[in-house]
Amino acid sequence: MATNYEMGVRWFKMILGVLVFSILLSQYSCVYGEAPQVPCFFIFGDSLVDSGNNNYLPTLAKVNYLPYGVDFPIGATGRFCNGRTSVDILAELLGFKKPIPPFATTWGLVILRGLNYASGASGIRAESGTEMGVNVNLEQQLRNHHVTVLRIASILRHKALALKYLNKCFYFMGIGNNDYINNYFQTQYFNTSRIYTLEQYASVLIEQYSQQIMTLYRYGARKVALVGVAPIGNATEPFNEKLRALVDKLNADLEDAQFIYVNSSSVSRPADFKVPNISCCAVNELGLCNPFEPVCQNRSDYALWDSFHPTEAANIASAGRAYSSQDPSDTYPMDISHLVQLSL
Ligand SMILES: *[C@@H]1O[C@H](CO)[C@@H](O)[C@H](O)[C@H]1NC(C)=O
Ligand SMILES: *[C@@H]1O[C@H](CO)[C@@H](O)[C@H](O)[C@H]1NC(C)=O
Ligand SMILES: *[C@@H]1O[C@H](CO)[C@@H](O)[C@H](O)[C@H]1NC(C)=O
Ligand SMILES: *[C@@H]1O[C@H](CO)[C@@H](O)[C@H](O)[C@H]1NC(C)=O
Ligand SMILES: CC(=O)N[C@H]1CO[C@H](CO)[C@@H](O)[C@@H]1O
Repeated sequence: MATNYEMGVRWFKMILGVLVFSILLSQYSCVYGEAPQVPCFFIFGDSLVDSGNNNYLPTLAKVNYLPYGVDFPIGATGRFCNGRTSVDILAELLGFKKPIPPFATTWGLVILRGLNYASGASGIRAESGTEMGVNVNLEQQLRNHHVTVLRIASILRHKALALKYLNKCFYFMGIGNNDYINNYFQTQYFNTSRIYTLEQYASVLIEQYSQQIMTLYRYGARKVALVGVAPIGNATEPFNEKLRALVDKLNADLEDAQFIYVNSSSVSRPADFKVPNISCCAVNELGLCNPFEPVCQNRSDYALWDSFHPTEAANIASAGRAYSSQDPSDTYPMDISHLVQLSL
């Protein structure tokens, strides 16, 4: 039997949890005017959206040196870009005052605003990108998110409240590029291309990905954008077609959630730039910028920063289209601005 004192403590914790929760909700409602459209934003993905998670890992896939960050307010952070990545731009469009911080170096109450788990060279498959060293693959990114879910439950002192809170967040998942460029097409390190045709490989990837997405759903995600893979000839089109079909299936199966597909080849339009296919920096054999070498003068004329990663200017354009689509092929079945407004 619980004593009156224990009961009292329990009630106190409960009320404290509800209070913290109400304050958090009111912060993003109209009370404070310019609050973000969602209370929190969680990011899963690869180098396109990594914000510094690889900095302390033994890997060649890290860029915490200039000229990376040359146009970022605090310089080199580990972002694979001269400036802001597409998720930095999205955070701004959603009304966040600061970028979503990396999981690797973030503690405390700030995790309530969301975290970035993305890791350069990572993929859906655990082995993808490992020829460059250690990365945080999607499976591990989800384990890291589970740690966050438990931390949030402990901050709010109530598991159900934490889940209710996590239901309101926006989730961004952009992964799969390295399952091609740092796996299937690295035939000296990996044998996937000898085992699977491109069509079969796309099915195998989507099967594993759909289970990982279900894990995210079980951790409370209800508004999720799934970003397709960048075009490599037409090799990745089967993956993207299946990902779009998966969005339909998830939306049919999970009535309390909404998933959207963001078409990378539609939202990124290098042809709109004066210099569409030459990188702005001088690159090494891995296609990453050489440390401390000069870069192109007018970065907003270039679509490509290094061999693989877009410039900030290109990220502004593509994130803008993912948020507010300009063409029916950009997003499916709705864009991010509509997704975050849904009351599910
Ligand atoms: C593929 O490679 C892995 C590890 O490199 C090896 O364990 C496996 O036997 C190989 N599979 C085939 C079919 O060659
Ligand atoms: C993505 O958009 C392009 C047009 O930009 C289109 O050709 C392609 O079919 C789209 N892919 C999917 C999976 O919707
Ligand atoms: C860039 O595109 C132009 C026109 O399509 C082409 O002639 C040129 O070879 C390309 N350059 C590189 C580096 O791919
Ligand atoms: C840089 O490029 C942009 C876009 O093409 C152009 O508007 C701007 O005038 C250029 N700035 C300089 C200094 O050349
Ligand atoms: C996966 C896929 O559809 N690949 C095709 C890409 O296009 C070339 C020719 O343009 C075909 O040979 C591939 O089968």
